[in-house]
Amino acid sequence: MKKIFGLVLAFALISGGLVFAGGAADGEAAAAGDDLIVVGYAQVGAESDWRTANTESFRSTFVPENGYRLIFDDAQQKQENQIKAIRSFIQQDVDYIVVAPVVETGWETVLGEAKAAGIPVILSDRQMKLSDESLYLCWVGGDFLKEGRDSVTWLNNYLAEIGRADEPINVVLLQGTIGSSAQVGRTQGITEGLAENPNYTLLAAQTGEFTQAKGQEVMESFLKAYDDIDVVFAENDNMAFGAIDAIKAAGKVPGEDIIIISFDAVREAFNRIIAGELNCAVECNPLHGPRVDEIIKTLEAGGTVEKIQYVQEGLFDITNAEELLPTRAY
Ligand code: GYE
Repeated sequence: MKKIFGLVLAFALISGGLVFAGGAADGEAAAAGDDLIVVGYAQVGAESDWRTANTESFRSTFVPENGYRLIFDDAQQKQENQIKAIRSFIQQDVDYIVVAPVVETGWETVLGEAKAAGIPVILSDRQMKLSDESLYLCWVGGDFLKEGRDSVTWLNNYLAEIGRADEPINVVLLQGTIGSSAQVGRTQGITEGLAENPNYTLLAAQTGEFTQAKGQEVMESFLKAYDDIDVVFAENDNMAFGAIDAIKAAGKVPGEDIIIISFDAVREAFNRIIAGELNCAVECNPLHGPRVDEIIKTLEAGGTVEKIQYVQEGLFDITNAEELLPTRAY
């Protein structure tokens, strides 16, 4: 909807049999000559069920019927690809750039370029650590630190409930992509929470890159190294699913011999809780499309938006999973 491209100069001058016609200067201008708001979304990748739901949320929200043209880019979990995508959005002179940054740092240069081009940048899902906060307009996503803390609170309560509050408890941690704000926040919340209880020992922490395959692989190596694991924290559901497979293959019963706690709470996590294989899933809501839509509509109407917007999130276990499963769309 770039105003300047929207101005299509078309005139015909008929004089002495001569016809002059002026139109849009090029194909791009012609394509942008509609009333649609053009949004470039630099997505992380397709590493998890959460990510698939997030992509679908943007694809179904940013449609022409809702006033948008979406340019979607999947960076395959690589920051360099996201930087390239942002540069291409700038070149295409989009109206808004939305970024779900794969990692927190290293964005100043490219966001400076967007700023110089006068294109507002909205962050969604993960956060950035920037020396200059004016490089982005606002952010909307989950509170990862709180999620981490909540997961340990759940464990404390659960161990008390099953009469194991005074036992020594050995913990392993499957981390997300190192340097992503989802990993940084959850790891901090978990490790701080564990440190408050002298019964807990964190045996090992390693990244499973937020994927099921890597989660399984790392859990296999943990199981080989330690025969006395009591609890696994997986920083997303898919790594927990991989860990469940690894635990079964090692001849142990997931959810019983080893307590498993994950993050995201996608539909499959509810199934696993009901099956008794997963003990707790801390919610991280991926449906950011409508939230970013609301932000853009507010801005287009001349309004202002909150710089940081946390989404309210819950926690699911055997006490509520069955009841809530039908409400889970992703
Ligand atoms: O937990 C994980 C995904 O950034 C919150 O990324 C997101 C995380 C989510 O790969 O499944």
